Amino acid sequence: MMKITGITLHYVQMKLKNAFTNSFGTVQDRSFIIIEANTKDGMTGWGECVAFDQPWYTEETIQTCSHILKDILIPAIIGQHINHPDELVSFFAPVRRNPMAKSAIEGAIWDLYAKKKGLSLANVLGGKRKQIEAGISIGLKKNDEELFAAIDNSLAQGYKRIKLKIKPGLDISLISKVRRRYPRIPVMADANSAYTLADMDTLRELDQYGLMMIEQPLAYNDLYEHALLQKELKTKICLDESIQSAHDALQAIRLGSCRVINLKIGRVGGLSESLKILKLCEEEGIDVWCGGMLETGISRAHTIALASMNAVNLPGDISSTQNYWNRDITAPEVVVLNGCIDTPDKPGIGFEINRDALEAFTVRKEHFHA
Ligand code: OSB
Ligand code: MG
Repeated sequence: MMKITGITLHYVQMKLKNAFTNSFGTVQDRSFIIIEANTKDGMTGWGECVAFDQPWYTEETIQTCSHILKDILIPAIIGQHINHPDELVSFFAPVRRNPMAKSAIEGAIWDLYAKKKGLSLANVLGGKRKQIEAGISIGLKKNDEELFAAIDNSLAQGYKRIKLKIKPGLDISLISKVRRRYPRIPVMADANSAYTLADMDTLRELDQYGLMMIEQPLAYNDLYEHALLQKELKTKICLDESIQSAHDALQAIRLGSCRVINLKIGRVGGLSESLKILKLCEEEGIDVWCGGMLETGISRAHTIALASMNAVNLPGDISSTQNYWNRDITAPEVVVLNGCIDTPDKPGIGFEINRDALEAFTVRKEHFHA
């Protein structure tokens, strides 16, 4: 039993080492809300809100999450006794959607739960892998030299698969060049919903390049048209934005909208919902891997724990600290060695919070107590 006696929201402002460009725009400044949850018996759990400043990816933003956290979710759980993180589902039941806000708190509660048991987060989730396979997501670049340099660098570090962002006008040209230079590497493309069925000719042409999969080619909230498209392609469709719950995943699978799911803890409302999706994928024979949100070590720690589960059967977008940050708020750094990351075995998320770094990036704090 854990009594949640205090919650602190640390609003942090960080800067990615390298600007990250996708079909919608460029991210370099990165805001987060870091959630610190304290219990009566003096333990601390950490969670992270991974929403962006603007609602270009899904509808949530740091601002909407701040509102939902402060005015609704925190009041619902502060002072409560919690036995297991799954119990948050009932506290949050009156709140429609807002998965990233829910996930932020839930992540802190999972960390507390694992720490209380003296076990790693991977362990309490049921993750068995001592190491996970790392993939990397490479944004759109200014020119071919920069793109090839990023790919060469990723291959040198042993990343197990490479994801390239594409958009209309930078699709066939980009993928064909990459394929000419790297005929055999495991590569996939992510469109972040930049196409429609009117682009069928382009999408059919992309089908010729032996991509591992194409991620979210059509609208961010679509399942039906992806099902139509999947029937026309031999390349597997992977859904990202369209899957915001286990129920969405069920519908997508039954409709034939995808053969792969990019599972992001924040996008689906937390680890408990992620476990439901993994179970579903296992039962239905759907490939699944863990995605990323250009996040700090806290959220990546949760994702590494999830990726240590056997049901996750492909390398995800989980890259090294040095791919994102000059200085992170967690220690030690996430290191990719021969394309693999060690699953931490210390209690909870398995990374320490560097309080000095956290303070240095914090622009505002809000504290709530029972
Ligand atoms: O579509 O998976 C995506 C980054 C921000 C928002 C959406 C996406 C991405 C990435 C990079 O592809 C993931 C990462 O390396 O954290
Ligand atoms: Mg994506």
